[in-house]
Order: sequence, then C-alpha cells, then structure tokens
Amino acid sequence: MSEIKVVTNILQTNDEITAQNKKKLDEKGIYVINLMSSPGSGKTSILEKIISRLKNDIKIAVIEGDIYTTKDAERIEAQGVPVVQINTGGACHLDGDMIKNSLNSLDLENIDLLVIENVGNLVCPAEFEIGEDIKISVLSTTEGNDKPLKYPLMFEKSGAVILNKIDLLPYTNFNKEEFYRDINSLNANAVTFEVSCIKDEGIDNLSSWLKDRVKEKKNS
Ligand SMILES: Nc1nc2c(ncn2[C@@H]2O[C@H](COP(=O)(O)OP(=O)(O)OP(=O)(O)O)[C@@H](O)[C@H]2O)c(=O)[nH]1
Ligand SMILES: [Mg+2]
Ligand SMILES: [Zn+2]
Repeated sequence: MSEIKVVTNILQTNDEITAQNKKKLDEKGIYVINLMSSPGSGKTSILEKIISRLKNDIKIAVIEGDIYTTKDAERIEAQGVPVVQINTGGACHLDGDMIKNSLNSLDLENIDLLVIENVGNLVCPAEFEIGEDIKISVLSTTEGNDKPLKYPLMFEKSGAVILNKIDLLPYTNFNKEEFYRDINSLNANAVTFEVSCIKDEGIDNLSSWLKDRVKEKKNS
C-alpha cells in the first residue's frame, strides 16, 4: 500500500462529510466563513471587532479551531455569541469531521453567520473544504508582502483577503503595491480589505460587506 492512497482516501472522506455539512448549513441559509491565516495575523481580533459591530443585526456563531487551548474561544465567548471549541490535539488544520461534531452543539435555527476560525497555519487549512461559502485569508503587515507568492494556495482560494495591522505599516518594509500586484496575479477576483484592529480602521467597511453576503445567502 502506498502512502499516497491513504491520503487520497482521507481527502475523499473529508469531501463526503463536508458535503453533508454543507447541505445542512445551506438548508438553514447560514453563511459560512472559513477564516485562515498564519498564527497571530489577527483572525480572532478581527472576529471580535466584527462581532461587536454586527451582533445586534445578525445572529453570529463561531467555531474556534485551536491545537490545544481554549484561549480564542474564551475571547469570543466574552463577546456574547455562541462558540464551539475544537481542539485538534496537534493537527494543524480543521476537517469535515471536526465541523460535523461541532454543528451538533450549535442551534442552527438561530444562526445567520457562522465563522470558523481555522488553525493558525498558512499552508494546509486551504487544502480542506469544511463546508464554507467563502474562504477569507488574513495577512498582517509584519509578515512581509512576499507571503502570497510563497504560500499561494490560501490566497488563490480565498474570496476575500484582509490586510491587517495597517497601523504598523510605518514600522515595516511591507510594500503594498507589490502585495496587491501579487494578490491580483494569483486571484484577480479576491475582494480586499485593509484593517487595523488596534486603531479600529476598516472594520465598518468589512462588516457591512459581510452583512451583505449574509443577506444574499438568506435571500437565495
Ligand atoms: N498592532 C496591531 N496588532 C494587532 C492587530 N490585530 C491584532 N493584533 C495583535 O496581534 C496579536 C495576535 O492577534 P490574534 O487575533 O490573536 O491572532 P490570530 O490570527 O487569531 O492568532 P492564532 O489564533 O494564534 O493563529 C495580538 O497580540 C493582537 O493584539 C492590529 O490591527 N494591529
Ligand atoms: Mg486566533
Ligand atoms: Zn494541516
């Protein structure tokens, strides 16, 4: 038996489970985001900001993927929205089976927007569909503008790309022109946003775009 065969089987199973998850979520009209980035780009910070903007208008729930801790889930819980923690126990991405279990713990009748924060990792989370309507990737200015070309898959597959920590731009050599050129060359259809969670910049714009996506799905 070659190892390649085993990997292929895992992926097929994931596709099957994910298709079941997606069907369930689509039936309820829930808009689902797979939020991805390398560790520390600001996924949870962005989520906290979005939740505080939108929680009175739409019903939000979160699935937090973390390798070991419940730190991010505690931050989301403090925002007063339902959150389910997945501890992957060492695994570096979320898969369909983990999401399937989490969905059983959520009241799907009362959710408009489900955000799944994937494990901080710029590589393999992008390889696994988990039932999302959109993949959103975050890059922060301190990581360097070369990352989209070095780790292209996540950026190629993302419907939206968020550049975070723009407050730190003056202290970095991040070249925005090159960043947008590279994103455009990888994925000309990606919607892009610039935000600073610390300075609360760009959050309104991002939140209202998200709200429109949620409405669009509800009406579809
Ligand atoms: N200066 C600055 N710092 C930020 C910004 N957004 C987040 N941070 C900081 O960056 C660090 C990481 O933020 P998190 O939101 O935990 O990042 P994450 O992507 O959820 O991290 P993991 O879940 O560990 O992958 C924290 O110390 C945040 O306070 C920002 O816009 N500007
Ligand atoms: Mg986080
Ligand atoms: Zn992985």
